[in-house]
Amino acid sequence: MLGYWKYLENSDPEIYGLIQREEHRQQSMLEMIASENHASPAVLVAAGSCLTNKYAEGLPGRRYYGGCEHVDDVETLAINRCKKLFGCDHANVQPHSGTQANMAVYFSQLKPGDTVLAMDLAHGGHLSHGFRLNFSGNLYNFVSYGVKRDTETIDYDQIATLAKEHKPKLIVCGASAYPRTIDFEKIAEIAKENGAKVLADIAHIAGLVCTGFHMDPIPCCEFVTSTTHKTLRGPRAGTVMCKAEYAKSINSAVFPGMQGGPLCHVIAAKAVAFAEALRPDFKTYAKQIITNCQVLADELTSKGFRLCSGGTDNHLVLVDLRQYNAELTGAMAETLLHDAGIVVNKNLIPYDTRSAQETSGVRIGTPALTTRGLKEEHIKQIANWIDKVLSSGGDEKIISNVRNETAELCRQFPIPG
Ligand code: DSN
Repeated sequence: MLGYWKYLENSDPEIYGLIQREEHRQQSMLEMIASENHASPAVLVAAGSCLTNKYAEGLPGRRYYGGCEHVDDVETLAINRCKKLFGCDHANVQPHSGTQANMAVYFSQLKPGDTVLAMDLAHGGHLSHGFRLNFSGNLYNFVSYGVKRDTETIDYDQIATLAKEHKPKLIVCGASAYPRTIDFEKIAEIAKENGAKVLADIAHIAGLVCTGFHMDPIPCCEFVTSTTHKTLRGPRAGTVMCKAEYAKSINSAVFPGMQGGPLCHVIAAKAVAFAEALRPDFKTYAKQIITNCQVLADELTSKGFRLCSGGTDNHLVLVDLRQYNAELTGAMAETLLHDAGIVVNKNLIPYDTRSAQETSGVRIGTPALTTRGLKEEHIKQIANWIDKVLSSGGDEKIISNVRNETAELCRQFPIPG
């Protein structure tokens, strides 16, 4: 692969230089965006391979192009590994992203205007769960449920009430900023009582689900979608799983319904990632993500930060900054921490009174740091730095001292590979 890098450097020094700078950024900063991770070199090599040259519309053995013998084998391996990893009846590994995996389920099950129940984006849901500016909110009649004001946990009674009232065809569960376990069984029960099907979008928690550290939606939900790059630590892409009876409709919703040629190089990288996730050390990693996150939650709480829902069961915490400093917005905190070498994202908290550009919260996750090998003692140190930076009032000296310390920790724990 080194030869390829030399080739890029000579033929396009501008892009080469930018990739080098991004690599340096990733190496020298503490990545705490809950949806990001560091894919293995094996995943990166597969994603950067000559498979990008191949057209393979259709499915293995039933393509619309010649020369698919090797990509057929690649995709078959990816499908079989995905099925083994999650224990699902059927998998289609062609969706380019999590949103497209969701789109495949919608296209296979719904007609425009049909009613769907899903978690409000402002309470931790996702754009593709019916946000009005997203295709989902445009095409379908989404009704939102949320979290309770007092506990900030999913209001299952509200789901039951709304399901009874609106009789949705589909209930979507899964979130992008929810720190607690999602009770898929309870939601499936509500759906059954009201004649709805369930889509569990496990994009964030897939790496925890496949290792047994989060409730498994596969037995009780008709459809399960995921991205492959978050806790699962594969390439940037999606996958969709379903019960056997929906296999055909999901396959045709993906192609020709919403995509043309699959990204064979990315499918190869997904296959590599699924194999990595089947290994015993992946379970150790998944467990450590949660341990690290719980330490982060305890440490931040002890420093006066209020955590939405009071803590975490998974890979992220959602910090409400208002108690710590009423003037400090999520946007300000994101910038201050970035300057100190800690990368997080501003995030709305439930019932936030600030805009999505400002926010009253930040979302902080532990998957990428866990991949780097960081353990409890390092997380305690990072919580100290977060406190130091956010109480600094923007003091440049304090921030630059922390920046030196985070860079040193990054040097001690290089990104694997
Ligand atoms: N944008 C992703 C996240 O950060 O959670 C979800 O797609």
